[in-house]
Amino acid sequence: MAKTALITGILGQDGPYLAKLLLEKGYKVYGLIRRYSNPTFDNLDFLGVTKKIEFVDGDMTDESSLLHLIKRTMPDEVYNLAAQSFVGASWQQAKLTTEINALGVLYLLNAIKFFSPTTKFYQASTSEMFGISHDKGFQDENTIFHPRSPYGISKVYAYWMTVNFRESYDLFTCNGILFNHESPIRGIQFVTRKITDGVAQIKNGLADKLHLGNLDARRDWGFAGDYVEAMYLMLQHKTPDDYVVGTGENHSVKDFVVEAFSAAGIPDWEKYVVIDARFKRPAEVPNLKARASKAEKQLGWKTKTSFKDLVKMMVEADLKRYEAK
Ligand code: NAP
Ligand code: G4F
Repeated sequence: MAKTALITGILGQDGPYLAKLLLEKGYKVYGLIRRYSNPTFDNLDFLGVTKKIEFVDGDMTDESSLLHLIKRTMPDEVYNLAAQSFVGASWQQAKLTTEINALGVLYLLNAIKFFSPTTKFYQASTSEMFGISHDKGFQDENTIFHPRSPYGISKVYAYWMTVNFRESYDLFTCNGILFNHESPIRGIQFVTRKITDGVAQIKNGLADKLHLGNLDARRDWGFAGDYVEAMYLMLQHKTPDDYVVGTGENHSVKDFVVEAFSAAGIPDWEKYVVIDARFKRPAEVPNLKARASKAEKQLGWKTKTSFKDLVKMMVEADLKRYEAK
């Protein structure tokens, strides 16, 4: 019989890439969607998988919806990707961020414990939990957490709850501590997509400025399509554990800007970029760089897409979107 997987956050960036991977492996995929006045399936359509998913209703802030869902579907695997995932918004919406990202995970784990204790669980943890910790110039599974935003703090709670359900109830629960990963379907608020979309607008004469915040922040940027393979591999490993996933290379926001303008064939990026205080954060995470050797050794996972190829892929996709319009 086909394995079953429930993906929360199915309409976001990672959900569609993971759904595609699992469908290719023969899974039946359930995708959790919350109530929307005007839902958009654009990201799933982009990967051509919308019609192959069975959509189920629920909300991470509504415990009873998650209890019913797990009781009804009893999936082999749950990938919890749902989140208020934009760090910048988490200062203004700290309570909502906590309810979705922290309490929502507790509700889901409880539902698994009560109704489907053999279900394997993946939690979308994040390098934002490390915040300003980088005692060795990189972060790995032994680096202490020092989150810098309500988002990072909510994810630390979810991380420890995931570990605690493993230790207390012997559930198969894993944390993937993923560093930034991007793609042509990355949300438009995140800096990479904001840059590639802005570059495509400038190239097509639809904008003449790109407003950005801190250009010095450094991130370890990989491709989402590579990273969902690590999520899958964690749940296939013989024992549940927590893994850092990243490329081991980092670049500044300015490096990304330079590469993106160059990929679009626009000289003199400085002519277009405006530093705008509105996009600076009350507390910044200045420098993230993964050491993913545990995932590489134990899971056989490896990043495949270079920084240059990632930027090119995103710029080309945005140029194509504006040309099509
Ligand atoms: P994303 O594009 O923002 O997608 C998040 C999804 O969560 C959206 O589809 C959203 O649904 C859904 N969601 C939000 N609140 C919900 C609620 N109350 N109930 C049900 N669903 C809800 O995020 P992503 O980039 O794919 O990331 C996936 C996960 O990995 C997130 O948990 C994120 O925090 C984590 N993460 C991401 C990165 C990265 O670089 N991308 C790195 C580390 C960890 P709507 O479409 O209805 O808004
Ligand atoms: O693209 P960002 O908004 O991503 P951030 O904050 O690193 O968070 C992303 O990655 C995390 C993993 O580390 C995920 F957990 C999280 O869910 C999300 O996917 O910002 C990246 C950097 C920041 O330092 C920010 O200050 O870019 C800087 N930046 C500079 N100008 C900007 C801008 N960020 C945004 N969003 N918009 C700007 O105009």
